Amino acid sequence: MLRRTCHRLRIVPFSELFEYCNVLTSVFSSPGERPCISVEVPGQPNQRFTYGDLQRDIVALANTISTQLDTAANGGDGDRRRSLGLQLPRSRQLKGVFHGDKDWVNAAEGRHFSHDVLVDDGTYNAAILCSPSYEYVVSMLAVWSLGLMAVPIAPSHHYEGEITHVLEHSASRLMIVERSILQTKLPPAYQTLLGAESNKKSDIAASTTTVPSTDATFCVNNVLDISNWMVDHRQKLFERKVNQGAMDEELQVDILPPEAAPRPAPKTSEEAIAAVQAAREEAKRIEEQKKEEQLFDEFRRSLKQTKSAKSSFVPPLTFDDARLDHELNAVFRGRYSELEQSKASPITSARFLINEQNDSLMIYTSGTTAKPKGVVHTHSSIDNQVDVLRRAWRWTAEDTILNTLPLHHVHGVVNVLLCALTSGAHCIMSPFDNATRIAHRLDQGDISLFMGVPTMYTKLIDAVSSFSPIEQTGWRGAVSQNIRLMVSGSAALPVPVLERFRAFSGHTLLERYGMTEVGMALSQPYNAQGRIPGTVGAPLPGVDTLLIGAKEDEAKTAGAKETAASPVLTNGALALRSKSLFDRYWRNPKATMGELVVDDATGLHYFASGDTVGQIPAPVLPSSSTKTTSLSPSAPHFQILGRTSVDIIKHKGYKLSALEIETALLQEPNAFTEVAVFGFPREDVDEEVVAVVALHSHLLKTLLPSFTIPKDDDTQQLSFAPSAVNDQLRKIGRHHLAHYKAPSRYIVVEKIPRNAMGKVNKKDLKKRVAA
Ligand code: MCA
Ligand code: AMP
Repeated sequence: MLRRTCHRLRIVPFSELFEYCNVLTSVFSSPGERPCISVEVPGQPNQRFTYGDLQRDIVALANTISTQLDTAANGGDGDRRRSLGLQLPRSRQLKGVFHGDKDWVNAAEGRHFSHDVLVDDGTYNAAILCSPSYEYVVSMLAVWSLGLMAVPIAPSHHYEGEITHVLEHSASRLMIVERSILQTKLPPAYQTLLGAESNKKSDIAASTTTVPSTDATFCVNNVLDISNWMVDHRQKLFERKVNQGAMDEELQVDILPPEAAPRPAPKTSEEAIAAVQAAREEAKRIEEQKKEEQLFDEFRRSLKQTKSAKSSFVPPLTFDDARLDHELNAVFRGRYSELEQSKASPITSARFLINEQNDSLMIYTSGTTAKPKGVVHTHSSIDNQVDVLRRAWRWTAEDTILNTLPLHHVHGVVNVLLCALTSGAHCIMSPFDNATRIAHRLDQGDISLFMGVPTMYTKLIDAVSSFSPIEQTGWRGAVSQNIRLMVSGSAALPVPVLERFRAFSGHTLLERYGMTEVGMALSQPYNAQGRIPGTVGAPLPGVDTLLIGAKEDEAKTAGAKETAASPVLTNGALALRSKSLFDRYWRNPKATMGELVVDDATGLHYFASGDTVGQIPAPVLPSSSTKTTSLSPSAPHFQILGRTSVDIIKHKGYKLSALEIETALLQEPNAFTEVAVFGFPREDVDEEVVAVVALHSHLLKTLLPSFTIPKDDDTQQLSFAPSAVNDQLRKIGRHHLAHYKAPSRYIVVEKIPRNAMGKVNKKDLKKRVAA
């Protein structure tokens, strides 16, 4: 027993294995008993998980994935890391074009841009197709723990055209998928790729793990049913607990010296001396055994005391170096031994040690092209995003955030989930399915933080305004007292919405500005007094801004709201530089270079945001509040004046590509002959997705026999289709696009007007709708 105890003392914290990723290090350093993730979905039992649960589950899932990859790998090149589909450690000489400082960028030799060198063949990409859930979190962190890149896919997306684009383009080899999505959304081909572990209790026809990928599943050659895995894993944990319980009982039994067998009385003096000696030895043995037991009891007592201590501290999850062989997967084991070697001498050929410059997360975002682009972030850029926000918005382990955002965009993933996990805070996930339910969830007293898109605040205002006056007063009291910060972003927050929400909640929403490629770049100050409605504040620490084509005169014409208190200084196209910037667009060096802006004066590299902004002077704060704000008090504040391109639509916090929507609509056979999509301003959703369409005669005859198309007239205003027609056309759109991308309003025309060059002038179309 004592040997076992001593053995346990030779422990190595898991956090050491994950030095390249601050999120993992923090998760594995958090006290095991702290609440970490809760999931509250109407109609399902609430779930609550601690950091201890998360730590154990990450390690267990990483073990399963590594076994599956190992089994599925058919690489015979003798390089185990390659055959496992792991990422090579990133060379220090290889950086993203937006990352290098001036000296590095200008260095003639010894530096390479990642987009020029990296092959982007997808071998280490793991697609995660799960709704916001505990399973999602375990999957993402297990993927990171093995050094793979996580590629979250929106569960709300259609398989054809949307999910297929991400799978094909990312060339993901592994897919971690929620059972219901696997069964209802994906073609059966994926089920044949289920790994052995996921298959064990599956009622889906099992197959071998080495089925090669087919065109039907793109490069995916391994599927892990995370729902099934979780059930199986919980069962195993339960069984282990039962066995451990039995072992503990065994240990608790007082170990008494065995009953001495009656000894014959000594007959001679030699026998008498020997008997005395034996008795002395026996007494000594018992004494030593007692001491051992005492020591062991003390050790157990101290463990129990630490567990029940007020701080509820539980030693972080560790592994026992003598049991590496059967408790740890090949990657962790390899990394552990390389770390050990590196302590003795610098390693020359690290095989399992990736670094903070390695790829970690790929988020697909809409650009001005028809297909979304994969934005690759490194561990370092994600860590920087999290670090900056935690400081600016003062996250602590005492925080509890209610997350209602989807987890396939930076807003939900980084600003909410990763900030919470890195702070040791508690994240409650609940879908924004019903604004009244969410409003009531916010007033329970346990939530300290909330972040959402403006549409969510509009919906909350509508919900609370239908409460009785007494309920409204109660809601305001609860929300203003318990929630310390409410943040709005992803789209412009109209000032009337900000004011109405303040009247109902007592909160002046903090507005910030960010992009998938950049993370959060601008933020109003933490101190509410310093926030100017209608602006997004000043650059966050470490963010450097550049205004291209900055002009004073055009600021007003571009729509900047000038007041006596806030004269517009200048406006222009915003370019950004910071450590949070992405590494590259996946498999798209041309697009990566397309967003590069080099400042002639300094030679520094910036990212072209595609947003036009105005600048106004910072407010002068009272000295006490100036001290507490984490942002530079003298930095000018920014107003977002709009996207530079008409082909980007801002809708409910999403950035949508008009071209992607047009391409999808044209895919429906015999429906539309021409399509032009643009965003039309509507306060509650920012921009509504509007499609101007010319219809195919077949559609007219079959679906809309009694509809007469309005006659074209260049001067005439464009009118929305009657609701019955609109509903029919909307159905077609929704058949090809996720519900939030599908146009909500249609305008039917005989022919879409074009200029002499044959181009559609969308700005003109928009004006004719407004007229
Ligand atoms: C929804 N609908 C459905 C379904 N779900 N219809 C059929 N089947 C379904 N499963 C309907 C809705 O009722 C709605 O109808 C329409 O489809 C559009 O759906 P949705 O846009 O989801 O609207 P909603 O259900 O009203 O939800 C509003 C929402 C949501 C909660 C605000 O849009 C949302 O979660 N937005 C957040 C986006 C986000 O995270 N953005 C960050 C990316 P109808 O139209 O008739 O009402 S930007 C980013 O990350 C950068 C870095 C940044 O700065 O943050
Ligand atoms: P995405 O590329 O999907 O990450 O969306 C980023 C875009 O969202 C930015 O380029 C802006 O156009 C927009 N955006 C984010 N935050 C704000 C904000 N507070 N106000 C206006 N637009 C915003």
